[in-house]
Amino acid sequence: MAIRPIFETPDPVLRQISKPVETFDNELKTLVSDMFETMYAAPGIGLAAVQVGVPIRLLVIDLQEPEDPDDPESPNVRDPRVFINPEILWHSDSEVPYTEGCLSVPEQYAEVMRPDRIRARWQDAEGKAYEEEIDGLLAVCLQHEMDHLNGVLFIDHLSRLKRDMVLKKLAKWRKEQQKKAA
Ligand code: K2U
Ligand code: ZN
Repeated sequence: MAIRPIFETPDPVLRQISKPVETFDNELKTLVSDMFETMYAAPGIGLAAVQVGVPIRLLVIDLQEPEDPDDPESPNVRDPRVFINPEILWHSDSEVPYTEGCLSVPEQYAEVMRPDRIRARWQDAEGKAYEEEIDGLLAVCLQHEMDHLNGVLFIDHLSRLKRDMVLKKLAKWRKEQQKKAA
């Protein structure tokens, strides 16, 4: 298991179109394991393989709140889910807003509208196929991660004005981080 570096905007790695997974081998399973370790350490509730520099159609999600280190009673419940070669077969016309963030656009958040219900098909790490209707936070997160597989970031869904504001705040935040590190 290893925590891998997460690429951040504007790295061109994030703009690649990820390629379908064709071989379900131990190397893939190691990558899946590293992605979960990297996501939990971030922390985040989703991560696409391209965010750690591997442009294949693989993403992981775990919506469970991580344990609270300050609360020994907090449950350390995990619900790890692997989505390989995911497709959206159908989506509702109705949309819902959600304040999204992204590990590749650190510490920036903005409201994004997405279909509130989708029908998705995917494979697990053994290549077994699934097809389910999904709603709620899982639908939001899966659509966010599937955007990554197509080289799309959540800020691409914002108006130019809002996107420029987010990128300006990101630049300011990075400068402050550099000063703290100096
Ligand atoms: O793709 C990523 O960088 C992972 C995101 C997944 C995500 C984005 C938007 C909405 C839900 C999930 C990270 O987990 S960002 C951290 C986060 C966690 C919960 C809610 C919003 C953002
Ligand atoms: Zn993201």
